[in-house]
Amino acid sequence: MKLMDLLVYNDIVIQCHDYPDPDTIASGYGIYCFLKQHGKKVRLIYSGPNEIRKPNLLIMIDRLGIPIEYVTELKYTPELLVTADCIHGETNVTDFSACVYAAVDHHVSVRNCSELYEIRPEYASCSSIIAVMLRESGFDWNSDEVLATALYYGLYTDTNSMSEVSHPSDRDLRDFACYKKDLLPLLTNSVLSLSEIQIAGDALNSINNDQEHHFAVTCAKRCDPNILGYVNDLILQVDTIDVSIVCCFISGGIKISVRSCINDINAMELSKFVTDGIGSGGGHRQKAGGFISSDKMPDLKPDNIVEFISGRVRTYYESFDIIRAETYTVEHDKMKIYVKKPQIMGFVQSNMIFEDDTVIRIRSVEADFEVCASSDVVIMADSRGSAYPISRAKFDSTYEECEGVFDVRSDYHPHAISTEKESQRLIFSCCRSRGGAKVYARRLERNTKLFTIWNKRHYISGMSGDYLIARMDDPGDIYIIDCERFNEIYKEQ
Ligand SMILES: [Mn+2]
Repeated sequence: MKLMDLLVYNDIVIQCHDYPDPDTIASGYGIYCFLKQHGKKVRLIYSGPNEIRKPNLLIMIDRLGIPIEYVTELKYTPELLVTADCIHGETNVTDFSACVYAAVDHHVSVRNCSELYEIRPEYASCSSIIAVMLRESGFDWNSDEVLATALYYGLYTDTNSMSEVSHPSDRDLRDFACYKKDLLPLLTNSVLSLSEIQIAGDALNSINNDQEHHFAVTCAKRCDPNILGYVNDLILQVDTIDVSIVCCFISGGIKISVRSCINDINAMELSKFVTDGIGSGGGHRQKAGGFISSDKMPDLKPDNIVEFISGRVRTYYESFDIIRAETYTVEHDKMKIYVKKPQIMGFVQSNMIFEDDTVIRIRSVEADFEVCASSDVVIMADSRGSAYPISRAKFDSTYEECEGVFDVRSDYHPHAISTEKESQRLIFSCCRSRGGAKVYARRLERNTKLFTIWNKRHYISGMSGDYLIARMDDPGDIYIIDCERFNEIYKEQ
């Protein structure tokens, strides 16, 4: 769905979820600004049993002048009802009738069925989706300081103070928003009430500690989700706990916060594993967050959630092997020889983006990395939108340039960002790899974590069905790629 698609309607209501949080308010307000600019009759509302009382939300609404109304009934049927950060029909949003429904949300849903629904679970906040959609509709949200502040704060509170951002569009909102710098401390320092501090205390008092694997899980009573990160950071400091998950019930489901302080467990991966099929998770190696939809798990209650999560974490611990490239030897009996097929890739020389010696941050689906622009550094891209740097010498020995602009099929096109925060969409030319290189490979039978010779601290993950590959000319250089990509790149000798 594009925001433009909503312009065929005139009488529009935008609804935030019940028990609103900054993300739903900011997202609703973003859509409100867009529709208002196009001269629509539009209202921004929320409902539910209670009116907003939390101090940070009251400050946000008051200081930013957000025209949100609390309603318990809609006295008429609008042409269009747009739900922000939620979907009509779910348990966390009061049911109002409308002729047509639209939604923008970042939670996994079973109701993802309408052309007017825009659901992107890989985004950490709905505000990040709105920022992208507004820009795509030609609406410059960032020149409106009030809206920029709202969206930034929406992302901030949905990611435990930015510690769990994952998608590159989340990173863009974090890095580029021109928000009111003086308002943020006020908002972030009025989050906790006295009763919430006590909830934090209760959660600390009821930790379930798995002694075998050294992880902990606890559930806090219904509270501001930002408490979770705070409680979690404290739990992780216990000497016998390496990995910790804190959860609480929020509007529409269960929010989880995940922390790891050991190299063998990646918090983002664990969060994705725990929420697999029932929600979504994202973040970083040490800090991550996630959401479990109550639609998918209606039986989860405060008294069995800790058991459920602990069970999934235990399964996670028991479901993978670890391979360390340093001590690995090629298993000749299990591996076959494959030959690399010629590949079309994208490339751009780094000093063609910004001038020589500029430090450039390259942002792509996976992660950001920095290079110093020079004729010796080439940025490569594959068709899935991953980007990585190689030296010009390596490029010349592996690839030859060919005609045409390289097509990236990804929901986020790689960008280059200069130190002055100037962002540029990268345009890649095509090149062809020469192919012919030989490798040993085998299909993984179990999930595997691989510490390569290049990085002994951070592993790369393979799922069962992916391929483990060792270069024939350098058998210590092993890596993992997924099954689909493997078949694209290699053929059996
Ligand atoms: Mn949200």
